[in-house]
Amino acid sequence: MLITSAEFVTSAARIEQCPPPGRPEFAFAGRSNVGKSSLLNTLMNRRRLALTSATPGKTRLINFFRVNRRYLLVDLPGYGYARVAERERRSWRPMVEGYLAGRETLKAVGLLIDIRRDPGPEEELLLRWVASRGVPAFVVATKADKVSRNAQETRRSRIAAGLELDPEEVLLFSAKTRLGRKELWHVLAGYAAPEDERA
Ligand SMILES: Nc1nc2c(ncn2[C@@H]2O[C@H](COP(=O)(O)OP(=O)(O)OP(=O)(O)O)[C@@H](O)[C@H]2O)c(=O)[nH]1
Ligand SMILES: [Mg+2]
Repeated sequence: MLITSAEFVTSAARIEQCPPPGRPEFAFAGRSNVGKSSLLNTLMNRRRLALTSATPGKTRLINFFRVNRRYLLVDLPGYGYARVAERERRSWRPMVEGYLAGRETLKAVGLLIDIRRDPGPEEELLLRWVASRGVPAFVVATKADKVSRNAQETRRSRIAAGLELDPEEVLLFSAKTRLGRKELWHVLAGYAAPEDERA
């Protein structure tokens, strides 16, 4: 997709702090350091609009970005990082659960998983939450550049099997090589309702 504008909107810790719902919205979830903020920057063709870090636990709040005045993209805080303070770890679940439960314009959630990892209980739980809200979810295998082309396919199959999906349902992505960027925009546009597309 041609990006004509991309801007940070706001950070929220609770549903009341989220921007007024309007445009079709897509949220990205996954373990700390999996590459959520990097994926958003790649989607938006911006280097540092979403702040990234080699140290896990960079994104602690729900961050909203507006693209082409048409979509809202949401960077959710990551889970599973042991060194994040206990207080923040306890706040993660109500924050993310509250957001997923209460956001009526949420069209789909992307669950990110590092291509080198197998899905664990956190990923299964997240997919269950999202499904229980009636929101569609899709899976993105991140950092695909870290493994060979052959290994990309074996890893994709493993991740899919772990989540009881078909391999085609797992998108390969790299913020480094931009692999999968076009396909991901295509997936997102498909989830936006036709009436939103026209608006
Ligand atoms: N090689 C490679 N490195 C990546 C890729 N995506 C992200 N990284 C690196 O992984 C680290 C974490 O990336 P972030 O985008 O900050 O991860 P995050 O999921 O937003 O992390 P939290 O905000 O802590 O939850 C950074 O050092 C990135 O440069 C990728 O596709 N390929
Ligand atoms: Mg982040």
